[in-house]
Amino acid sequence: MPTNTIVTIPLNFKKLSIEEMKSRADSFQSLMQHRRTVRDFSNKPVPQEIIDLCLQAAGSAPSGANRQPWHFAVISDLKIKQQIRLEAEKEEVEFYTSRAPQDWLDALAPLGTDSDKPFLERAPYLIAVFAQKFIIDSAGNKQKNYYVTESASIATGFLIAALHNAGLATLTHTPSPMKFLNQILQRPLTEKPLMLLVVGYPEDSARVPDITRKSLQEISSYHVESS
Ligand code: IYR
Repeated sequence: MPTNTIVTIPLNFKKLSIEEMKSRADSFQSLMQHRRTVRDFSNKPVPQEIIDLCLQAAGSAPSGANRQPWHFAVISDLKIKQQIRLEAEKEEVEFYTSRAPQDWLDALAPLGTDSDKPFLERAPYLIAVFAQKFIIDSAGNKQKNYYVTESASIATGFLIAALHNAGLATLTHTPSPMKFLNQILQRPLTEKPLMLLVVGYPEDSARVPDITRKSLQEISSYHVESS
């Protein structure tokens, strides 16, 4: 019989009253309803300590076999941001002029996006999220990770929520392909660039498209016992 050798610790779970649960669930949903993807970024600097704390929240995400298969490359260096902008815009020009099918361009039209990405240079931080398909362990062996895209995407969701909670705006940017990020940021090819987050304060004059969110009824179905 296999003996169970896993080491456990107490859960340290804080029980809340129903009233408090409701109140916290409501404040969080209201906070998140006010999050909007921003494209007009100010160049006002943001203390790095805030980014560090938000990254720690991101790193608390669940992951396949607890491999934590993510890496966040934080860029504030103007020269590197300029390089990233140059490479991203090359891909975006391709996308908008030939790669994207008409239905995709039609879907993007209400958002007013185009290949010009000044925010990649202007915003104080870019955070390139990499998903680690493998890691090379200390003995030099290749160790496979599991549910890599799912895990790194959950961590990125945590990060976006943490940054918003801290009073910062984000833009989820996905130039495709993004291989140039490995080269510019000297990340190993065992890591796949997942997305590029643009982080900072919005410009005072920032405006956003007038879009709506789907209702609870549209996004959910409840399968409950009938009384
Ligand atoms: N990566 C391009 C195109 C783009 C695609 C989707 I899907 C968006 O929601 C927004 C943009 C760009 O960043 O412009």
